[in-house]
Amino acid sequence: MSQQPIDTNCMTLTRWILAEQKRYAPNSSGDFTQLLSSLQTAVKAVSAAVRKAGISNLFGIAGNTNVQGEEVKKLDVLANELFINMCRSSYATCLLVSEENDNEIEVETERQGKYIVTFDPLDGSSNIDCLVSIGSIFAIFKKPSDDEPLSPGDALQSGRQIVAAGYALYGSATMMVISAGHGVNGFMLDPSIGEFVLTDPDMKVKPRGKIYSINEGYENKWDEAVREYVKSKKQGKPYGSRYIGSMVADVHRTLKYGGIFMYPATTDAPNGKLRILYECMPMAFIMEQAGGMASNGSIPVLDIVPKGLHERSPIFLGSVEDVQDVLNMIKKHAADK
Ligand code: P6P
Repeated sequence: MSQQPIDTNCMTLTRWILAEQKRYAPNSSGDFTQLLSSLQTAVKAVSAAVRKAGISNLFGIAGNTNVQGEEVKKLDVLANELFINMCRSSYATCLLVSEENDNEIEVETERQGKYIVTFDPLDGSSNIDCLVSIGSIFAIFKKPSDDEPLSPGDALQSGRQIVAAGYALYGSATMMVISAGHGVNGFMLDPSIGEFVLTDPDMKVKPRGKIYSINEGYENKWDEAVREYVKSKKQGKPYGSRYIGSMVADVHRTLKYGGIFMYPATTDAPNGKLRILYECMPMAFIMEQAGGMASNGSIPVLDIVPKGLHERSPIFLGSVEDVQDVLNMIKKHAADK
């Protein structure tokens, strides 16, 4: 069987991170580079655990004992510990906000650096046992002041303060999609060399797509504007409907193919379901960097300043023309009120 030739000069995520530092922050401390490298390591370890989950009885949503009778952690607990430990051991972080932790995590003084990381270590984990794609999502902010000690609320920053954001998709392959504010790049994990390799340089989202993505089971709980918008996508030349129920997978498809992903407010959840700091904002940052758009229905998601670590927001993201269409529908209904 012919061996795939090894590209002896392939652009790995590690090389890309170093090139970004040299290009945009030549005199920097290297902390940012170290942090991205540590996050990359966390993703590789989560990917290995997710791939083993079924075989080693590492159940997705309920820890259990594996074939050796050893107590195994729930995957999302394991993923959370990996992200926390990799961030702490990068010596580049001072504060961590995780979907899995009620309170923010202050990094011990001797290991503190200038970055704040918000993350959902394993988003969509309820899909693990049916082998649906799941993901990790993160955003990186700077400590508000280098001279002042950390104070409560330092993580509650506008999305415009994000210095980098990205996600990992544990799907048919493992992929990392990252932006440090200069466009979006996608890297596929090559298990044969254990490196993420640049496969999707300078990712851009189409100005208009042909797919809408929303959980139609909640139709009777949406407001009238969303109901009318979704109905309009089924008329004339209809859009395709795709909904995986795993945000990273739905957003990645929207980035690749165009269209719109929506998780609007419902009568049960007036602020929607998705969390601002570690789901909505990172995905909005990526989408805007790829030439797309992300709104909460009235303002850009990145303009929000959250009041709480786990505050939720409605989100409409994807192709600019598709998002603008739903915003126009919302405005029309607001004017009619
Ligand atoms: P629903 C997964 O549980 C998640 O947090 C996101 O990944 C996903 O977009 C959303 O919830 C799905 O929620 O209410 O449609 O099942």
